[in-house]
Amino acid sequence: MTKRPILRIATIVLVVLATGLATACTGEYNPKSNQANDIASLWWVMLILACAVFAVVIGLAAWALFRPRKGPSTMDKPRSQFAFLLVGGAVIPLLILAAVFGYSLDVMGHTGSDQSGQLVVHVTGHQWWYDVEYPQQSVSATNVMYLPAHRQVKIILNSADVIHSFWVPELNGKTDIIPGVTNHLYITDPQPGTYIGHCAEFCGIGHTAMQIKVVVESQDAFDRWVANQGGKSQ
Ligand SMILES: [Cu+2]
Repeated sequence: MTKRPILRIATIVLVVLATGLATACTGEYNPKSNQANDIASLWWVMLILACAVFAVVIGLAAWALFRPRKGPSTMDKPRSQFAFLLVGGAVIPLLILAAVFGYSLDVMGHTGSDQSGQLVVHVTGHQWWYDVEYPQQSVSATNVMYLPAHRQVKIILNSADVIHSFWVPELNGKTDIIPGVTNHLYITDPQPGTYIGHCAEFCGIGHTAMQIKVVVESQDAFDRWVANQGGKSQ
């Protein structure tokens, strides 16, 4: 075996790993609420596990390709091969998948529940815009949502026509907006900032332009916005 094929394979593996890391580092995922933090932690654990599995598989493939072949090895025995396949192909993957499944269920259980003093916002999806209403303050907005920082917000989602989706990656996971169904999600302890949400369910010709801007600001600034709209502060 010459050195060239090894160098070529090593270069390919390095480029693939570097591309994956660069994609992860420049992604827009930047959690700014409790729920988004939980989802981001799960995502990082899954990425690290996936990288570890990838490294082990590539390492085993490299070992199988380049190991010196001086006579029969213990791996050439059928019983050794069966044990290796059983443990490496079934037992270890099952353990990893069960652990990730359990952690995912745990994160799904942290989605939030009703709290006294939470802000309630009704969002109705239309082709191709979001109607945002604040029943407690008697104000409304279009394609923009103002929220007070560090409180809990309950967003109630309905559709006026077809299936849409509400997804602000920095604040929570994606939730579909389905005609005839009322979905809801919670955003707990949002951090100040401006975040862009996208409709994540193809809903017609204007789908790609269907966005919502979420502005999280101080309670005082939120109260001023409500007052400027002619609403009542809580
Ligand atoms: Cu859409």
